[in-house]
Formats: sequence, structure tokens, C-alpha cells
Amino acid sequence: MNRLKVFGFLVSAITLGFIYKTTKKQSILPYILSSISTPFTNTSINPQGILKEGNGIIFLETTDRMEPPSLVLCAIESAARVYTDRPVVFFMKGLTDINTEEDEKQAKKTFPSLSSFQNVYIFPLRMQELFKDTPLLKWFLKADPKKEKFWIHNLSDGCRMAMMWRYGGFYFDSDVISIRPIPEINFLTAEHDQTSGSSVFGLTPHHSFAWTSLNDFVQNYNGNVWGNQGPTLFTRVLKQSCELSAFKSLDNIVCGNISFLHPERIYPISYGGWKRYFEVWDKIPTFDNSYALHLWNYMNSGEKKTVVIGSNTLVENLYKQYCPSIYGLLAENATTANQHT
Ligand SMILES: *[C@@H]1O[C@H](CO)[C@@H](O)[C@H](O)[C@H]1NC(C)=O
Ligand SMILES: *[C@@H]1O[C@H](CO)[C@@H](O)[C@H](O)[C@H]1NC(C)=O
Ligand SMILES: *[C@@H]1O[C@H](CO)[C@@H](O)[C@H](O)[C@H]1NC(C)=O
Ligand SMILES: CC(=O)N[C@H]1CO[C@H](CO)[C@@H](O)[C@@H]1O
Repeated sequence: MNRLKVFGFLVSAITLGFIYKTTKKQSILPYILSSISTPFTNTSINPQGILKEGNGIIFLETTDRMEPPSLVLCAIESAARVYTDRPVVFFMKGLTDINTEEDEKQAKKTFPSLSSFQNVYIFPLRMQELFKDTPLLKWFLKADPKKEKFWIHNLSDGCRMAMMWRYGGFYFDSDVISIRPIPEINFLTAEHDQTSGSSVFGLTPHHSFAWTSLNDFVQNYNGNVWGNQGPTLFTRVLKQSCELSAFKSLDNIVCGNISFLHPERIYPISYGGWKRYFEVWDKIPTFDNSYALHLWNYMNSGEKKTVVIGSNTLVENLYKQYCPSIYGLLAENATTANQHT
């Protein structure tokens, strides 16, 4: 018996040695090794499992775009750094199947600035599946995207609420830079007195606010009016539960079991001032009263301002501090580009 084992061992050793020798030149060895290790990474993985605690941070890409701008990568990285103990999930419409840990690893390799974060996950956004068992399914199947002026925005508003209904947690727009944890569970964020933003909010799974909003979304759907599905809807539904008074201090306004956060918490620079993010400030603000910063990317869709390395703008300083990985890659590229000129 023992002799047989020794023999078996020798045969394996010789075979491996042979494979190694013959494949070294073409360096197929990594492939052989990775196929040997496949059984260990073929563990299946899905959003239901990852988000089962109801405390995930959710980002959405509702277009087929697969190369997100750096601001999107910054938003996700900053959340991964602030919420180290929570899953940060980026759902992308353009992504096909992610079924195993290996698929996940490969998908994350496409985003080098995110690949080292253990709490970041990327999954396909499958709308029909997402809308299943919600009032949105019928609306979605009936809609004609080509005829819809604000289709992507309408759709994105529907997706975020369906996500919160299904999984709970926090929803963040992909132009929101996280700077410290939001110490709330069920909350909406005020853009100004009486008006709720839809860029950042949190709910427990299957919260009544999400269900009411999904129904309201379908009933009052008007894709022609900008914001009808987003801020207007949030405010409308919130006002059903309580009278919103004006903020007198930084304290939240409590509305049933939902906290309504002061504008300073997420929108210390209001939408009219969005260009301030792309300007150089005498003194970099510390945003001590804010949890995250909404950069109003849709206000920027015309001018398409971006972070410029070495410009010392506010946004560059925010990148340096809150998403140093993507900042490092951008800076590296800028250096390389300079060397060529
Ligand atoms: C990996 O898992 C999938 C199902 O999740 C299965 O179909 C496939 O055969 C598995 N592959 C290996 C190499 O075990
Ligand atoms: C929140 O309050 C509503 C009533 O306004 C109630 O129906 C719902 O169950 C509550 N949800 C949670 C998670 O406490
Ligand atoms: C850096 O440049 C390479 C080559 O042009 C490009 O593929 C990559 O996306 C750039 N990285 C960043 C972070 O912009
Ligand atoms: C299904 C539906 O009602 N879609 C609306 C979305 O937006 C367009 C205009 O952009 C409206 O005309 C549709 O009624």
C-alpha cells in the first residue's frame, strides 16, 4: 500500500515537472495553476446573498456604458472606504453574467481602482428581474424607450426605488462622494427646506415608503416633466406621512420612522453652485457637517467639467482625500501623457 503511494507520488511529481518544463516557455503554467484552483473559486455568488443583511450600499449604471467616468469610480471607492463593514454593490446594465466568485474577480479586474476592495461587488442590472412582483413591471414592459424624453432618468428613478424595496440599505447616485458614515437607517435627504433629493437615501428592506413610492411612480408617471419621478416623487410621498416644517438647526426632521436630513448633510453646495466643485478655493472646506457630497453631475452634462490633475480645484482635493486609488491612476496617466509631449 505504502509503496503504491510512493509510486503514485513519484509519477505525479515527474508529470508535473514535465508539464512545467514543456510549458515554461509559453508560460501556460499560470493557466494550469488557475484551472487547478478553479473549484475553490467556483462558489456561486448573487446579489440576494451579498445584500441579505439589508445594509448594502447600492450604485446603479442604467445605460449600457461599461467604462464609467472617473467620478463614478471615485463615488464607489469613497463608499467602500467609508463603509468598510458593508457590501458596496455596483449594478451595471451592460454586464452579462456574474454567477461565481471567479466571474466576480474577473469583472473587478476591469476596474483596477476597485479590485483591491473586498467589500466591492459588481453585478448585472437585470431590470425585468428587479421589477418582478412590483408595480413597475407592467410600466416597464409597456414603455417605449425611443419615445421617452427622459427615459434613462425615469428608469433610473424606478430602479433605485425597486432596489431599496427588494434589498434595503443605502442608495447613492454615482456622483456622490462619501466622506463619513451616515448614522441613520431609514432616511431621506433634503435638498432644501421641504424638498427631498433622490440622490441619497436609505431604507430597510420592504419599507412601506418604498412600496408607496413604487405605486405613486406608476400612477403619476409623467416622463415629460424633469424630476417628476425623482425629487418630486420623494417629496410627495414623504408629505403624505407628515407635515414638513422648515429646518431650524442641523437636526433631522422626524417623519414617522423616517429621518429627513438637513441639506448640509449631502448638499452643502446646492445645485446652483455646482461649479464651485471645479474651482480653486482659498481654503479647502472640511465639510464637517456633511456625510457625503453630491456633485450635481447632471448640471455638468453640458460643460462636462472633469477633475484635472494638478489644478488644485476642490474636486481634485476631494479625489486625493476620498478616492486616492482612482486619483493615483489618473495622476499616473497624466504623468505619462506629459512625458510624451
Ligand atoms: C461551476 O459552477 C457552475 C454552476 O454554478 C457549474 O455549472 C460548473 O460546472 C462549475 N464548474 C466547475 C469547473 O466546477
Ligand atoms: C414605518 O412606518 C409605517 C407607518 O408610517 C409602517 O407602516 C411601517 O411598517 C414602518 N416601517 C418600519 C420598518 O418600521
Ligand atoms: C490610463 O490610460 C490608459 C491608456 O490610455 C487607459 O486605458 C486607462 O483607462 C487610463 N486610466 C484612467 C484611470 O483613466
Ligand atoms: C410609459 C410612460 O408613461 N412613459 C412616459 C415617459 O416619458 C415620456 C416622455 O418623455 C412620456 O411621454 C411617457 O408618457
